[in-house]
Amino acid sequence: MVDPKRMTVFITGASSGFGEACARRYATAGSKLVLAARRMERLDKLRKRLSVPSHLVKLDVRDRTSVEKAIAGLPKDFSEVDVLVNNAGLSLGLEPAHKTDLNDWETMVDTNIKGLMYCARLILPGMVERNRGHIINLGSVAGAYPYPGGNVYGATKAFVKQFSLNLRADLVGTKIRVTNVEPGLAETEFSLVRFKGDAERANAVYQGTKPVSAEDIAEVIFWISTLPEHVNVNRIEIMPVCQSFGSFAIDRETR
Ligand code: NDP
Ligand code: 8X3
Repeated sequence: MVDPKRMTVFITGASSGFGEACARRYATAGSKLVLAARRMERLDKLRKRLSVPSHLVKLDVRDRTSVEKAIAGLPKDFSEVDVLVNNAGLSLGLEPAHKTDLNDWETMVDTNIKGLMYCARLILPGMVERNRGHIINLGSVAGAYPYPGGNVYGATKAFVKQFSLNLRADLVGTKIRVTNVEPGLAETEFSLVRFKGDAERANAVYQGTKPVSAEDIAEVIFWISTLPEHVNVNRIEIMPVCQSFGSFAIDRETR
């Protein structure tokens, strides 16, 4: 198994949800951490609860220059990234395509596609040089299965899935691993963000269910990255037991 004590783990979106849970999981195992997000006060609080060396980066992943500076400016002790948890992302809205705000679509593309792509592209050369590393992208079941209102969000996650597989294709002959982690219903701040602060609507998503927790996903991510180094999990899909698949929609009025 790969020793987590020897790992430097770079986590984007570490201020909440999966990213924060990953920070806590890797810290328990003794990894060094680079924690990135826009909300520094959250990262500060998190760092105080962790017992491992952590470097904080105020980062908006949509800003390519900031990502370049953050990665180029990593202190020497944190500069050899072994695991990138490429997690920062969001969904905005659940309206049908013709009613959505085009700005929301752009924000999702800029964050979930371009931000994720910048982080991967800028961290990869060091990994290839060291012939060691693991990129763990946060996809979603929404990237594989369509649902009403999933329009651009699901499409960004379909990008993440194919991008992850294509990275593996490019990296053949190296020891770099790439995994697309594809969660389903998971309770984090995801729905609060999707519904723009409407807590009632966000809570209703999880009401009466036992969703996957951020800790469940962090455990899966930790496991994937500590498997023996010849093992690559290409894609992994995780749903709570209470979630499953529905039938195709058929409208009997439309002809
Ligand atoms: P949260 O809203 O709890 O966390 C999202 C994180 O992303 C926050 O730390 C936020 O930090 C960060 N983030 C958002 N935009 C930016 C940005 N422009 N620059 C830097 N950081 C940003 O949601 P989750 O933990 O659930 O989401 C994490 C990932 O998992 C996302 O990619 C999401 O699409 C995916 N996912 C979530 C599922 C779910 O049901 N919860 C299921 C499947 C996938 P800050 O605001 O401080 O910048
Ligand atoms: C988040 C899961 O089903 O809300 O990616 O799109 S879902």
